[in-house]
Amino acid sequence: MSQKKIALINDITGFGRCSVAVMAPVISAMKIQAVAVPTAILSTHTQFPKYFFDDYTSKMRDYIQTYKDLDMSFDAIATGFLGSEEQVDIVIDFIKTFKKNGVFTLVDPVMGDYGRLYETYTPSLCEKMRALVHYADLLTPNLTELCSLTGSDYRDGKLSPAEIENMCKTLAEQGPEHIVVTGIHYSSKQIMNFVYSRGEEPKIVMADRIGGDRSGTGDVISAVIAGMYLNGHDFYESVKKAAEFASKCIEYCVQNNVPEHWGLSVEMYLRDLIED
Ligand code: PXL
Repeated sequence: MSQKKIALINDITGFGRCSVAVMAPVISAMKIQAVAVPTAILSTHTQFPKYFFDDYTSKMRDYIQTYKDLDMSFDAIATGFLGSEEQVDIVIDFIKTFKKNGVFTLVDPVMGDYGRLYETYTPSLCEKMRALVHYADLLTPNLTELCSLTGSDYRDGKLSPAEIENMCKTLAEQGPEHIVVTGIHYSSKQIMNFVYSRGEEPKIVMADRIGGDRSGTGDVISAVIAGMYLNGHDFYESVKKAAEFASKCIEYCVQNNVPEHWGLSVEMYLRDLIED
């Protein structure tokens, strides 16, 4: 059987373990080939006081054209941080070209956190991200992103499971069959992931809350979910594995005083992702 491939449409950041830098090794450990489609190149991620940032939008079409000319195919497409409305258009075109039968798209609508959108997320870019939801099979928003995508009030994160379920239902009607709302601060000790699959009762995946929030955690989680799902596991199992793996890496970081903006030390546990 030939190896599967995932196209990772995301930024390439040298230091800080986010996006492709952390997703590719995770996916490779799961015996899947990771193919980078860069949206930007950074020296470190944007949580550092200084970083080099090279927007790749103007080059993306030519880059992708070679894959079209070569009749390349992918088994899954995963998208992450997108910097402009034009990039969303390029991503939608990519999905329209490469999402053949049996291919799934995971959209991580990286837009903000703690009830606030990132500075780059203008109202028109938010609107555009809503358009991208229609092309997602799997969607991995945090609570801030869920509220933004559904036009709901964040209310300091104090939303009931019924309200979260309703928002997921609204989004699922637009395209995604499976949604996980990640990193909900449930208590001082626990993080809740709310798993919604169309037509099923929602499920909860709890994880211990260890230390503060770490850069790149969402990227690690969506990479594990994409890889597990592509390897034939159901969505809930995929989310469970992702939460367990992230928690283990975070615990290592806390014990070894790895600074929060250095990302997750996935290198220590990649072996946990290998399946026979
Ligand atoms: O992990 C999200 C992310 C992705 N890409 C870049 C970032 C961040 C978060 O800060 O700065 C460049």
